[in-house]
Order: sequence, then structure tokens, then C-alpha cells
Amino acid sequence: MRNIRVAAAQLGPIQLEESRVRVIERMLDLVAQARAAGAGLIVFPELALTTFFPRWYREDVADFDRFYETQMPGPDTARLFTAAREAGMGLYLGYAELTPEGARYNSSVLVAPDGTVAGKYRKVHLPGHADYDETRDFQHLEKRYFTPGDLGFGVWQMLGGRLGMAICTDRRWPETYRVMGLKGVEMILMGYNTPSHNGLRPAEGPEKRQFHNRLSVQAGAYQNSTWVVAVAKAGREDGHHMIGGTLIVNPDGEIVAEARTEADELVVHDCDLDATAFGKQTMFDFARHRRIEHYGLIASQTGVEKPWGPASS
Ligand code: ING
Repeated sequence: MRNIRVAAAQLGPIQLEESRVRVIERMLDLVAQARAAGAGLIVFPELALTTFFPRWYREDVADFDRFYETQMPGPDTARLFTAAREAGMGLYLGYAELTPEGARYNSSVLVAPDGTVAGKYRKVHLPGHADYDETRDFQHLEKRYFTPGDLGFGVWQMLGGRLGMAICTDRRWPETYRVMGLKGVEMILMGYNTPSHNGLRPAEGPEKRQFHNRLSVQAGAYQNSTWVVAVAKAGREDGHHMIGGTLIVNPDGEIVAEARTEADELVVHDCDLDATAFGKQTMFDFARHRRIEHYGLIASQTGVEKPWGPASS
């Protein structure tokens, strides 16, 4: 048995003008709760330190530099790293990254219990659009404020197992899970900020959004026999609502723990990494069952190409 007691640290809303110090205090309180619960790993949401600023248009993206981290850990986040290290906990943290070269990524770090950064991920699947869209009730400008990730989907040995990372929309794409599955991942950590309604018509509501959240994470977990921990920033930010639904899914694709509120809430569950073995040795023994000679289009063709060939192709 290789157990990790996981603390999924859902955050409630962060308003545009909320101070970074106040947010860190909220997160430190969740670290303290996780420590009291005997957790070995704490997982925060995507863009955990700030409001979901891609909902706001700015002509000059530098107007939002205050929402990006130029160091990890930096002055504010060092307090989080220290608290997790003192608690002997690993840490997943989603944040906006501004590199010394001026590149902007929607990123996350995996921090070992000794406080060192074990791994880094940059969101690959950026949703939304790059320019102001007047047809939308609100904007989703991740393609304006971020560049697609250039680090691929990493898997790192930590806490006795193989841990991977993803961010938000990545969870909707099966390729995300399968690449890590092919690296033997046993637990995937991810944060998300998911608007309850889309800015386009026909409007999906929070129920449909929650259904797709569960569906995506449960499918990814089952089809790669891995644990998945998906953590929301939730609630109403400056009038814009985001779903909660933080969940922990086991390698059979079953939801074993789920948040009940849209506020700061810790969801704790004991995850035995050995539970991934049965699926990897039977149904999803990739070496025995996959037929890659038929999968070429997945990596060689981006979109649907028309006209379609003969029915048999
Ligand atoms: N948020 C959303 C998500 O993937 C989105 C984007 C919203 C996609 C609604 C589809 C439907 O959960 C982020 N931050 O990617």
C-alpha cells in the first residue's frame, strides 16, 4: 500500500481588487487545516493567487503584470512553500507565469515536501480567444494573456509514486491523460477556473458544466487507471460565477470525494497508489492492447479535414 493523504484545497472567489496578502492568508489557513488532517499533499486551483483575470479585456496585457509571478517561489508564495515544508507536505500550485524573456504562461508547480520544486507544467490547451469578442456576455481571453505550454505533459517520481500535472481545459482533452498514462502516471493533479455559463449562445448552465467536469475527469482517470485530483476556484468573482465541484477520482473512475460548497473548502481522501495496478495490468495494459498503427492521425492531423475519403478510410 502506497498511501497519499490528499488535501484538495478548493478556493472560493477572489475579487479583482482583493489583496495578494489576503489570498495567501486564506491559503495558509487551508495548509494548516491540511496539516491538522495529516495530509501528505495539498492541491490548489489554477491561477490560485488571483482573480480569473482573463475575463477582462486590456489593450496592453502589461496592465495585468501584477497578476503574474516572475519568481516561484516569490516573496508572497515563499510563505506557502515554507508552511507546506514545515507540515511535511507536497504542494501543487497554479499561477500565472511571466518569464525573464517576457513569455506568459498559465502554469503550475509541483513542490516536494522538502520545499524544492520537483516539476513545472505550462497549460497546453488554452481555451477562449485572443481579441475582444463583442458577441460574448463576458470575455475568456486566455489566448491573449498566455502562450500554449512548451513543456509537454511531465510525470515526476514523488511521494512514493508517479505524479503528473494538468490545468483546467487540459482535463477535457483525452490526449492529456494518455500521454501521462504512457509515462505510467499514478496520480494527476490539476486546478481549474470554470465559468458557470459560456459567453456564447446557447448558454450552458452550471449543471451542464458540472456534468462535463465530472465526465472529463472520471473518463481520464478510468481510461488510464490513475487517480485524478481536480481543484476549483469557485463562486462569484466580480459578479461572474464559477463552478465548484472539486473532486478526487479513483483509478476505476469513481468519485470518492467532492466539495459541497463554493467557498474555501478542504476535501481530504486517502489515495492508495497501488490501486492503479489492476487497471494497468489488465484492461489498460497499454503494451498488450493498444494498436498504434491505427492512431497516426491523432498526432499528425490537428483539425478535421474535408472532404472525407472513401467510407473505408
Ligand atoms: N476554464 C474553462 C474550462 O475548461 C471553458 C474554459 C469553459 C471551456 C467552459 C469550456 C466550457 O473549464 C479554463 N480556465 O480553462
